[in-house]
Amino acid sequence: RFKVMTVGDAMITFNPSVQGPLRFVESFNRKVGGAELNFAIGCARLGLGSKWISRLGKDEFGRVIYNFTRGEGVDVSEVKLVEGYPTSLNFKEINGDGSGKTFYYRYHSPITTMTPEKVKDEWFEEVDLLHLTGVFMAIDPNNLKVVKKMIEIAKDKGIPVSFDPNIRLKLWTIEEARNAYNEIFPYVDILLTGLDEIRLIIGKDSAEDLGKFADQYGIQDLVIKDGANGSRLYREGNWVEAPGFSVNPIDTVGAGDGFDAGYVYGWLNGFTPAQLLRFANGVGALVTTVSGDNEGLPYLEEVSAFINNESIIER
Ligand code: KDG
Repeated sequence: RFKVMTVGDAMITFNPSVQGPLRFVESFNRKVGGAELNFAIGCARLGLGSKWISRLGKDEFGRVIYNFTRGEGVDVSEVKLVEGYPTSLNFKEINGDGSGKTFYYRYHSPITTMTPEKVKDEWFEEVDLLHLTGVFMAIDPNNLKVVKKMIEIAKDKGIPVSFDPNIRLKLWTIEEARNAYNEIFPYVDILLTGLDEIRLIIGKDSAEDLGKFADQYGIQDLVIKDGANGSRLYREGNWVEAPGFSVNPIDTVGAGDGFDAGYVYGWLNGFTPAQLLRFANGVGALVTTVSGDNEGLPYLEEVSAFINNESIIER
């Protein structure tokens, strides 16, 4: 079975018990979130080997995240609980259409204790793909060095790199984000980005400009995610697109991470471009139908049934 590896922060996520402005929400459901963690869980549910590198606080919330992640079958052998850095928190506000806002309590996150010296060659054993995202890079300027070290080892070993910019303008400015991304784009094989994000990053969004951008950096697959509208792939000079699925979204956070997991699953398993987009769209859509950043991530048979419009016997 193929194995993926990723690195990133995680937080206790408080999902509101009611929709609307956060100041009127009095009770929350305690959940777990974090872009790279969602990706790792998504991959594990689809049946990939999945390793998540992280640091959590040595506190009750750190233990919640650790146990939850381990319970999902993710390899947590390189997740450490560190003293003196409380586990971060994220309070969510959710609107009627499932969209929302996040309010971070994310200062001196435990992941800021990661350094490039801690990156080990052994982590990459049996790894078939390295997935990175901009959230990890945004948390601490030093994390770019960690990312670069990981890319260096991956390239050395011939391991492909997928990257999701996952812009979080609450964590850094667009200029800071652009500068960091530009340093790593030349090493990215698969770029998975939202349409809004790529507009912010390169200031353009025509098919021609996007194609030029991918060619300039040698990006093999440029994948543009456009939520409910579907997605597009630019590969070897050609564009392929797939419409989104119509669902009733109740919480859209984590859909992009689910899409990434679906894409990587299909990519490793040799799906055609059309199959890749349809499968990834299906995973992303299903994520939005469940409350929480990762609870809606489907198992393989659930995506298959959903995208093929087959019913699963429930009772
Ligand atoms: O992509 C979803 C994540 O962003 C979410 O689970 C937590 O907001 C979050 C973050 O910044 O990691």
